[in-house]
Amino acid sequence: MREISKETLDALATQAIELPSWAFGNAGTRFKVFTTPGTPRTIQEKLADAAQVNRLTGLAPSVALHIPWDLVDDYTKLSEYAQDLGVRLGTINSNTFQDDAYKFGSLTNVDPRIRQKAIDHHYECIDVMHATGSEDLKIWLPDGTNYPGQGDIRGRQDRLADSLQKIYDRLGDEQRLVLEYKIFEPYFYTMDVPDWGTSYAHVTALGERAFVCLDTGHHAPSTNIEFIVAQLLRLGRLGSFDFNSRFYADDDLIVGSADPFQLFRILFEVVRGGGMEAGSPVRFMLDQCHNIEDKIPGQIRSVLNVQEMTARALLVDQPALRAAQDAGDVLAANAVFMDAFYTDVRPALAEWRESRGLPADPIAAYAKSGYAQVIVGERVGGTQAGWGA
Ligand code: AOS
Ligand code: ZN
Ligand code: ZN
Repeated sequence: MREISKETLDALATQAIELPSWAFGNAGTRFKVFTTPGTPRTIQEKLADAAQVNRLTGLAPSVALHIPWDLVDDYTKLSEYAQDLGVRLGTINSNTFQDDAYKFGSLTNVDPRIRQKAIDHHYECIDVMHATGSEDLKIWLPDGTNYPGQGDIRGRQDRLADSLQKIYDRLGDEQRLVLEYKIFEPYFYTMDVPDWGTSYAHVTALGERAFVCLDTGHHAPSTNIEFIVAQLLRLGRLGSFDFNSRFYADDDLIVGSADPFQLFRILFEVVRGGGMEAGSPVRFMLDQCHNIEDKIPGQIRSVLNVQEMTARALLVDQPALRAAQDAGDVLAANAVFMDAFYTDVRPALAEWRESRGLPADPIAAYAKSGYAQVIVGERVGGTQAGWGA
């Protein structure tokens, strides 16, 4: 068993995990959305819930917004509102997947007017970023085709490159574009940004402030995600993570729940590649929905899972690992790696949290706080937020 060093704790103290506003709304599947009393009705209420996660864990200082789900008249005011709650507004997520006009594509559409509509939507997102002080514009492009021959694969790529360039050129000097990839869904024959290589090709063509966003749920089964992490870090283009867990597809379950070892392996490559160091371009975000579990404790559990696996990744004895690797000692190298993974860091992290004025057990502290009862009592009437609104 490895001991947690002061350097490890110092590195952990700098970790920040962005929460998605949509995690606090009701979610479900195409079969059923279960509603929960106390679910936020407005972005202000979502921010209040996110602030609870940060207050109890010290891990989640920012909240990602989704446009138009989190539409307000005055984003400067919203930003001040967030600050009063102890959080700030983070990544702005665009949406070109809920408009009839985009049936055959948005940024890739053959019709220049529809492409311009989609580009204009991103310009609006950039305006929001100026008001909120957000650094990242995240594009998850739903475009694709369902049938062979339906669209010209190459032509769609050319139009995408052109649209992305127009969006990128509108960004301020401090702003970044992160392009998320997804193997399938909502289309099943081709997606226009299906994999990290396509995202990488586009972001490198755009310029230095364009990066790849890696959503852990967006790969084929058995894809070695940590390899992609290592490669993108090596190339200097890993911009952000959308963390979640999957058993089958884009399940959006709590990060670290389905395969904690995979999360450890991913975070080891982040550490190994300098992704935790000051000045690194890598940002952590959750992209999850809570269908049957309570949302606020679900988010608390999620950020703690990331923190615990980061601690284990930081515990890997890198000099010993390198020595064993260089000596071709396969079993010794694997043992060094597994030793860190099998170390239970939870008691040490609980103690450390207390030393920083945080609850040793944030989930128990949340249950005791009575916040859940207060919001159930207060949030009566109106329409509860849901995935898609
Ligand atoms: C979709 O599958 C992607 O993961 C997106 O990042 C995200 O879930 C969507 O934009 C929700 O807003
Ligand atoms: Zn995502
Ligand atoms: Zn997804």
